[in-house]
Amino acid sequence: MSKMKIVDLPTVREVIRCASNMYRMGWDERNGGNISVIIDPEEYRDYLPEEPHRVFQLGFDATPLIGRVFVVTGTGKYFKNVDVAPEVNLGIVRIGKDGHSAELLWGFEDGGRPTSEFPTHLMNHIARLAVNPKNHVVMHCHATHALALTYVLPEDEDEITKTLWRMSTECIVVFPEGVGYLPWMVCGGNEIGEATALKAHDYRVVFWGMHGVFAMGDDLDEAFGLVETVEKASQIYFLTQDHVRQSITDEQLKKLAAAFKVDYKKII
Ligand code: 2HA
Ligand code: ZN
Repeated sequence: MSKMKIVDLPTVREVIRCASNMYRMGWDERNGGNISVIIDPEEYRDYLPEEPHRVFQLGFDATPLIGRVFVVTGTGKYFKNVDVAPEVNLGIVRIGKDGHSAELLWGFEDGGRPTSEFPTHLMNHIARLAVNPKNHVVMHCHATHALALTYVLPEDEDEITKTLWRMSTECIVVFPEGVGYLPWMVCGGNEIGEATALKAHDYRVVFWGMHGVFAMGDDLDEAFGLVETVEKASQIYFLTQDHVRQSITDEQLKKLAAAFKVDYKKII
């Protein structure tokens, strides 16, 4: 009986499909964006080696994730290329027993390593798992209109949340907790990771000022859907700005929250 290849594991296939979709949405120019997904041990048990090919130092304490296995995109890799060469652009890593290392079990075949945003991803995974043990996905991208929104709105997450909620009827139902916002910071390190993880405790979407968005979810559909929804609302904002005659009122938002029984952030 021939063994399934690692690229055919369901989670790996989903990451490949997701990266291609994100590229086609225009959210991930050049090497922009990154994805990490926790894989269920049942899925990979018979396919991954026990001994790692290489080991990366994390530079922070990821003890709550010891033994967890992730599919993750590579640093400097283009989402555009993930489907043609997944074994080069993706890796499967396990967090080592010391909690400070990531062990490469598959992928990054050209000598690559996990995304520069891996500290932020892992810190967000830790923060989300603490509030939702089913959270498996962290994704980052440069969704065009959402990024643009951070240039024009006040640097205030409640203002950003209210603007998004008003831009489309679905919004308060899809993200009743609102969105988090971090002012511009240098990306790719522990400092922005720690700041994002503080937000990830309360929010599944965090905007990075003048950079992009992070989204977290139980699966790739949830995280991708969150990005799609905030991106669409941001686009509506730019399409309607200076043309608006009516807007979704606070009363209408409250009626929506009551109708869909969502526990929204009480900023209205
Ligand atoms: O991976 O998007 O924030 C490239 C980036 C860094
Ligand atoms: Zn980025």
